[in-house]
Amino acid sequence: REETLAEGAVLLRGFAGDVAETLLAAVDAVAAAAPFRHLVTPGGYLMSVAMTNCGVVGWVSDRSGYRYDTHDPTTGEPWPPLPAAFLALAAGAAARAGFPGFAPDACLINRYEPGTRLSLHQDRDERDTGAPIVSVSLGLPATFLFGGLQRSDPTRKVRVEHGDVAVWGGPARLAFHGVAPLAEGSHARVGRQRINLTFRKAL
Ligand code: MD3
Ligand code: FE
Repeated sequence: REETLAEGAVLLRGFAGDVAETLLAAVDAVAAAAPFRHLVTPGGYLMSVAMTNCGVVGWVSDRSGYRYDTHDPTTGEPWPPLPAAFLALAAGAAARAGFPGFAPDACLINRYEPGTRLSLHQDRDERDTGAPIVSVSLGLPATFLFGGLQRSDPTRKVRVEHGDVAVWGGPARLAFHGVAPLAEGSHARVGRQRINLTFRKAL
């Protein structure tokens, strides 16, 4: 159940199925300390995706720009540490996809509700783009859009479900990507939500 989506991009369907409940319990613990919030873009728009982080640093956005920060601007506290189950899953998925030794220092947690979308962007705030990004989908299904190295390149759609893990490295690392508006639905464990974890080596 391993699909190559593009050079460097591998979809591992169901890879996190067995540990999904453990991951979701850890998400709840992280969110209890660092609540989900809607960040403001540098252009002044509120993001429709709600976000939080765990790890040595977390990704934040405000009127002054995007960056990784050691502290949660909402609480003033350091981000909660990466749970051991997160690290194990991310490293295991990366190794399976051909990127052994992946040691993420940041996990951005995105929460979608029906209608929420994430517009086309590149992940380029990380210092070391030699490391892959590992993404874990939980809850409601979604459609990823991914294109090429230029915003104008054509995009492909791939549907991802609860427990699916995708690894984006090598030539796919800087591909433009986004998420189509989430369809209405309800998931047995999380209800009307999709949770996505993205593991990054930011420092
Ligand atoms: C990386 N999140 O948080 S991850 C993000 O489902 C983000 O919440 C999305 O994009 C989410 O920055 C999608 C999956 C993804 C897809 C294509 C990529 C990550 C990618 C292509 C290149 C690099
Ligand atoms: Fe992204």
